[in-house]
Parts: sequence; structure tokens; C-alpha cells
Amino acid sequence: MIHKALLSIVFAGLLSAKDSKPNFVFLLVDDLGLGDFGCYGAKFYETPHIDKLAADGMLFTNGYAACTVCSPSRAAILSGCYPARLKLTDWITGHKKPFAKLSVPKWETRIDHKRVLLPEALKEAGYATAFFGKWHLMPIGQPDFDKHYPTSHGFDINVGGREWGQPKGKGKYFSPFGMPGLDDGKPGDFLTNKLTDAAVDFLEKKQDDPFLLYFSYYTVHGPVMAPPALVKKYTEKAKTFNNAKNEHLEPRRAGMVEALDNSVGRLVAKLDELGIAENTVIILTGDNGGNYDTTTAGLKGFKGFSHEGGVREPFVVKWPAKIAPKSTCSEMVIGTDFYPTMLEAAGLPARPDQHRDGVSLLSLLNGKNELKRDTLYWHYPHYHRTMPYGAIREKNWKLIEFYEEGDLELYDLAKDPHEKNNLATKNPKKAQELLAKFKAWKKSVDAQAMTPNPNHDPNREKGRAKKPKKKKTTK
Ligand SMILES: [Ca+2]
Repeated sequence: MIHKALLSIVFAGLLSAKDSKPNFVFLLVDDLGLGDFGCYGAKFYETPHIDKLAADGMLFTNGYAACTVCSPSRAAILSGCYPARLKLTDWITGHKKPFAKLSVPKWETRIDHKRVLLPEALKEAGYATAFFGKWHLMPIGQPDFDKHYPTSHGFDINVGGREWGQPKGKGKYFSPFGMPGLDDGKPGDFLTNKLTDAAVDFLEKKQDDPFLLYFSYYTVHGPVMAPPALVKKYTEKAKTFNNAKNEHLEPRRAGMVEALDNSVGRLVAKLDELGIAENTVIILTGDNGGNYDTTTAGLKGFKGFSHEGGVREPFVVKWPAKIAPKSTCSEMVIGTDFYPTMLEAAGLPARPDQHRDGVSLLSLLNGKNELKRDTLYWHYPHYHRTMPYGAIREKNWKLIEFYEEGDLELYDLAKDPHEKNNLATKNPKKAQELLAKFKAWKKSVDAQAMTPNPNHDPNREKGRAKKPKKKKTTK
């Protein structure tokens, strides 16, 4: 009897130890604008499941992506390092601008295998790790291309991840998909739904293990395609919609967002059904700002731009065991923070030699609205929709430096969240103070600098990226 009692105590102890290790469902949406969800102000798009997710957990109002384009932002999440430190600073494979004023540094198109990435750290600790969706972290055209699938970077399984930055199968968002590990389905099947089927299947199989379900949605990146019934719904809605906030009434994109919302709803429902929702951390965010066809909640710029519309993201965390419902947090948080956050949430030791630029958000999730960090940084030595630039945000101040001419823009985001009043000439002291900090940071992470381009030819610089919304330029 004593033995039996002892055994049951030990067993209960083991159970609670296991229970204390949370599961992680990490949901990364592609090209997600700050204004895309109801809980961040959308009225045209309908996202009841995501709104409920936010209401059941914590909604962040100063969430950031580590880059204004895909690949660097994704690498930052997986590594806990700024793209500048990784030297992986542009979307793969980037634009070529051979005649531009500055030469783009020789940047990386792969993550070094020596790094212990988030899924690898969790896998070491006994987690089942699964990747679904868009990867976009492979050195296209290089001999080691095949060594950079998700399964070479810590994921047990890969459903859908390859070099693509968007669906490029025969049917694009519709069957056939042409993606590894994903059945091509039948004509008319929609990619978001099929990936969700696979993720739900994983949950059913792994419900007894601690797991990391990393769902990196291809949506809502273009091509803008949605199931016909949803397109019809939003085409009708647009006809009578009271567009008080001047939202972008694009029925297909609205349909993509609703399909995403349905996917999130299915995952949450499955966790509830399996009885594992209480100790599962669900995180939902985006890799960079929304594209031209969406609404950025009034922020300036879109994906690819240096201003807030390029990097501010919805950022939601639900963890019933720890986070009080209807919580909000205004601290600045960024993609590099997920890695240390998940380690601490799992009771695992931090790996400061790995996630060098991340800060654990656990204290925030526990209700303390403070973080020991005042500054965030971005370094984009590339030509895209924006001119090459770097930026620092320190508390409410944001400084942007455009690398070609050294032009500065300074904003007080508390008073001017839409970046309309450049204060760089009015407040040169603050501008120079932030610039000095920004330069010191670049040095500290060994950021790659641009150099004068010996082939610079203004007459051949066609399609040259323009600074958004500055004074009109003459061609
Ligand atoms: Ca993206």
C-alpha cells in the first residue's frame, strides 16, 4: 500500500512537472498590417477568432518586426538575433541595383548551422517541433541549398516550407500547391485550409508531448486570392460599408484574412477539445508590415518602407495558465524576443550566447508593464521600396537615417504616431544623440556598411526607390 501511495505521489509529481512545460503555438502571418484585425481596429475585415484570442490573453500595442521584409525578420525570430548581426538583411534573394549610388554589402542568404535556433533549443529539451507554411530562408542557387530546409534547422517535420516567398505552385493559393509534405488536395482546395488540416493533425498526434507548432502562414502575402464564397461576401459588404476610417476595401484580401481567422479558430478549438489549452502559449504576430492593398491603422508606409507601417505588427499572446484575460501591454517588443521568452516560459535556462538581441517577455506576460530595454534598432543596407536606411527607436523617439545622403528624420511617436512632423532640424540635439547611439549599436553587432558604388550611374538607375511621401522629386 505504501509503495502504491508513494508511486502515485511520484506519478503526480511527474505529471505536474510535465504539465508545467507549456506547449507553444507560434503563428506568424506574412505581410500583416497593423490594422488587419478587428482587435487592432479593422471594421471591414472580420476576425472574430483572433479578436477572441486577444481578449483571452495579452494584446501588445508596440509590437515590432525586426525587418520590413520577410527573410531577415524570420531569421531574427528563429535566432533571437538582429538581422544586422546575422548579416541576413534582405529578403532572399533581394533586388539588384548595379547602378545605384551605394553598393549593397555581401549579405547572407542562409542561417549558419552553428547557431542553435529556437526549435533546436526546444528540441534538445524534449519538445516535438513542427513547421508549417512559408520558410523563405534558403540560399537559392547555392550548392548548400538543400541543407537549409526547416528540418535542417531544428524542426522534426516540415509541411510546406521551401525557398518560396509566396505560393508559386500551379494553383498558387489553390490546389495543386507543389509544397513538401503537403498533399496537393483536390481542385478548389485553399492553401491556408490545407495547412491548417495538417497542423490540426499534428496537434492530435502530439497532444501528449510538449510541442512547438510553428505555423508560418503564406497568407496574407500576395498573390491576393481567396475562396470564392469569401470574395463574394466581401464584395457585397463593400457595397454598403460605411468606410469611416478609410480602410482598403479589397474583397479578396478580406477573404484571405477571414480564412486566416478561421484557421486560428480551428487551432484554438482543437486545443480546447484536446484539453491542453490551459498550458499552451499561443503567439500571433507578423513578419513585416502590410502590403499596398491593406490598411495600416493610419501608420505611414507599408511593407518595405522605413516608417512604422513597415514594421509595426499585431502582437498577441494567449496563455490561460499565466496571462490574465483582456491584458494589454504598451512596452516595445520585437521578433528577437520570442526565443528567450519561450525558453523562460518552459523553465529552460536562457542561452544568451544565442539569442543575443532578444529579451524575455515573461515579466510582461505576468503583468508587469516594464522591460529593461529602451531601444530597438533596424539596419537595412538595401534598395527596395525605401532608400537604404537604418533606424533607432528609443522610448517615444524614432530616428531614421537614410544612408545615401545621411538625411535624418526624427519623430516623437507619442505625439506623432503617423510620422508627419520630422523634427530633425528642430531638435538636432536629440537627432545627433540618437544617431550616435545608432552608430554605436551598428558597431557592436558588426553591421555591414554600404560603400560608394564605382559603377554608379544616375542615368541607368531606372526604377530607383523613392523615399515615401517626402517632397516631390523630379525625374
Ligand atoms: Ca513578409
